[in-house]
Amino acid sequence: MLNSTRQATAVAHPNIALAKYWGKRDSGQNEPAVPSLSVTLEGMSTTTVVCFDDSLVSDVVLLNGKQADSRTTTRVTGLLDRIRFAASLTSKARVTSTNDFPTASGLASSASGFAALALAATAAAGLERPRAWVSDLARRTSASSARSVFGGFVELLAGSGADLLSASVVVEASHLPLRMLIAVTTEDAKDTLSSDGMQHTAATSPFYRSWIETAPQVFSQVKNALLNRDLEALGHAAEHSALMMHASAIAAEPGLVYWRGATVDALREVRSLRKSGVGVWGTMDAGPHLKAICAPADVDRVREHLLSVPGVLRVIVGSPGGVPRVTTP
Ligand code: 2P0
Repeated sequence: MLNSTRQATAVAHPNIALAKYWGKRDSGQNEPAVPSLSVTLEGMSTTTVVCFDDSLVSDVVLLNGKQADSRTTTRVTGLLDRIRFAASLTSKARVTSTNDFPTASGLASSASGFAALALAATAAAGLERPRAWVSDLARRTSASSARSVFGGFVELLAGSGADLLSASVVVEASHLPLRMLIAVTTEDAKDTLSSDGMQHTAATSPFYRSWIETAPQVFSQVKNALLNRDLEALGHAAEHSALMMHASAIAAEPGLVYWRGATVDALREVRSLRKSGVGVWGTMDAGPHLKAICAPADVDRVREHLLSVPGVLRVIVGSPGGVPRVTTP
């Protein structure tokens, strides 16, 4: 029998890492090998409805109105199996997830997607669990999604083999008013998923070890700059973290290049603006979009300059915030 406790809706938001996660510990538990720190963004969202339904013979996953590919469905089922085990449930679920921004192109759609799924599935199953439990659950499927279970500035430490590894809030969104401008360079899905990309980097890049050794220092620089409300130091360390991460991936065999020409041109534009005195820094994830970090007062100027770069299709402005919401009927 279906009852009202078997369906829930969650809205979660993407996060962009200021100190990047790239690489896993060798534990098989999807534990990051390095600490990361991100900002969850208002202005873009994933809405996910989970409905456990006894009449289903298998989980059904609809992503932006279309049936999800088998790999995504397998990941969703893996997360749902953990929920079913915790709640002693056997029903399969219908999952309907919609993004209001490009999916699977390095815009952190898996982060908001799996965070929304973990939150909605936990509520739909009637489980009352702390957010740290939900974050740990999400992390087991997609580590960056552990961070989107919280709003504001959020860290996820490297794994240490403990039973529970969840993200946690470093400071609330209001601590440091910054803006993240996302210069969208394609609406297509990216070529290499993050999980595959980081595995390939770990297996073949001579620079991977250096990345793992130095990422914690850059994480500390990012965190200290954030705690000190020092946007300049934060931007500098964030740009460094992104370029170090990409350097390790580019040095893989064959090299993993997530950038397009417009990505590099947009970074050049950011740097030229910075030379002219505007406080703006760039970061890039496992996809071709350039994300520019600046103070709220500089948003119009930075947006105008990013839009002038050939190949930049549009610019989305995100602000720190994005506390997820869960509703049950
Ligand atoms: C980050 N990325 O810190 C980094 C920067 C991409 C580049 O976290 O393998 O898709 O599923 O745990 O969650 C992408 O991470 O990877 C990511 P899995 P996920 O945001």
